Amino acid sequence: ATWKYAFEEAMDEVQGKYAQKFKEVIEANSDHEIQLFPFGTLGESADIMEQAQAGILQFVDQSPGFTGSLIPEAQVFFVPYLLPTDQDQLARFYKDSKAVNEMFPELYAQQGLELLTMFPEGEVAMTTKEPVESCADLEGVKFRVMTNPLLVESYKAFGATPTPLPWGEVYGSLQTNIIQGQENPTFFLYSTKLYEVTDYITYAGHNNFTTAVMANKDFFDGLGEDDQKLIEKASTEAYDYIVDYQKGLADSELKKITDAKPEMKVTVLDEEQRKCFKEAAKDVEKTFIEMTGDSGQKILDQMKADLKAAEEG
Ligand code: 6CS
Repeated sequence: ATWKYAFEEAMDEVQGKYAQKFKEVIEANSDHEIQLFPFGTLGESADIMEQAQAGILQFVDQSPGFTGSLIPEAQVFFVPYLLPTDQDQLARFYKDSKAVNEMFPELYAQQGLELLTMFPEGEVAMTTKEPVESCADLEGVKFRVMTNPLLVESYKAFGATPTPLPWGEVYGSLQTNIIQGQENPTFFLYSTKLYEVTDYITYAGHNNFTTAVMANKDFFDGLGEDDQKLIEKASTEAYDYIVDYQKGLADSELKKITDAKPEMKVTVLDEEQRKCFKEAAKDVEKTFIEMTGDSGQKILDQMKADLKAAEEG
């Protein structure tokens, strides 16, 4: 059969690389064919999610940054400083986490989705038009966030004026000064040329970008055991591939940015400068529990336990 798979990035960005590996494994081990639809070919992230839920698409990659409005618990990925920035620890976490591999699949299933995998895309950096050395510098800054209520709360707590927007509007909104800041992983700042419309890159270590790949659940449940096993195999192999692919990626892409734009100012905030962000994180965690109740509390507790286990390796 021919299966359709849409994602939120370009073919040669991280989600596209993952999708290409997934396709390669499926096609090498079956008669099935996978058609890939990169960002822009079928609409925004919210559009491809609707199409996947409706069964028009068999597979979709949508980040919790957008899924958070559909599955409130998925907003846990936006509690600042919950996730580490260490790539090896993260790689172990998503692979072994009970929260990711057992608890989230139940919540996605309630939305007609079979959660196949979650994987990291790198530490997010803030890019702005003015320097950010503390939360105070974010005051009055219209800061674009993905359309996720908890991410809005985070940037409010950091002192900014959060502005949720779909991805397609970000570059233009920075260019016309409708917004003055946004956050994304380093590779994406280079590949989408966001560095052209902002002058400061700031690392506060507050989050890692998480994404999720899922199948339409009716489609998946209707498959034979061999096909289901093959999809799991392709997910696992693509996961190992994408973790390896990203080793050194943030550094190499940051170098490309500073080569293309030598006047770009890059700052890694020190512990003292991070204090107000870490203080704000406590309130955001409380807000997450207010939004999601017992169910969110259980996921948060499990994630903390899973992260600890991944720390010890
Ligand atoms: O900021 C965004 O909306 C986008 N960022 C990444 C790294 N991937 C897809 C998403 O749409």
